[in-house]
Amino acid sequence: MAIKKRTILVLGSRKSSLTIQFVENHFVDSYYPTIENTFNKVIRYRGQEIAADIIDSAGQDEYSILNSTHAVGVDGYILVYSVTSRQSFEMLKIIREKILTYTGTDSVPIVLVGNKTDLHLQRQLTSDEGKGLAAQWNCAWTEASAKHNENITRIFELMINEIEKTLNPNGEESGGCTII
Ligand SMILES: Nc1nc2c(ncn2[C@@H]2O[C@H](COP(=O)(O)OP(=O)(O)OP(=O)(O)O)[C@@H](O)[C@H]2O)c(=O)[nH]1
Ligand SMILES: [Mg+2]
Repeated sequence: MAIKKRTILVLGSRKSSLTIQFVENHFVDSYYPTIENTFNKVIRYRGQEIAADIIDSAGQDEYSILNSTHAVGVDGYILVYSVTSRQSFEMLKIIREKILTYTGTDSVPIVLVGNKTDLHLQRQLTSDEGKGLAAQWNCAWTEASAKHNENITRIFELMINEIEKTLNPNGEESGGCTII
């Protein structure tokens, strides 16, 4: 069976720490602004192997999507905010609008991620606020900590799930039957 290839674009705040924790299993504590990096990783999903190209974009603002030379051909978007920054959460609303304008669709596969859950005392956003926005967007949501490697694998599994759901709306791939 041919291996599937999927392209994932990571946008928002605290992207690199999260991406590097997933791909290389370590936490980068210091901050280095990214130009743009693409990582390759094989993700196991329902017994299949999916070759993921994960594009770690540059910048925290609404221009990051437009700066990405790879924005065409993206299958799914991971939108990251920090639970310690309401501003980073609000910025994602603008970023999502830009994506929809850019792709000319009214919905794209998205995983909304609240990172930095290890910083309990600095929280500015509740889990319910994150969940609420995801419900409005009809997308997946999770909180995570790149520092503690909590829920990092889950983010990418949710992403593949969202992408496959969009590409195979009837779920033929999972071997389920369709009732007409
Ligand atoms: N406490 C804590 N700090 C984190 C976590 N994830 C990232 N950071 C901190 O955030 C900073 C790194 O941010 P990056 O992931 O490089 O941010 P970025 O979105 O890639 O930034 P640009 O490349 O400039 O767009 C570092 O100082 C990390 O220590 C986390 O889960 N917990
Ligand atoms: Mg970065």
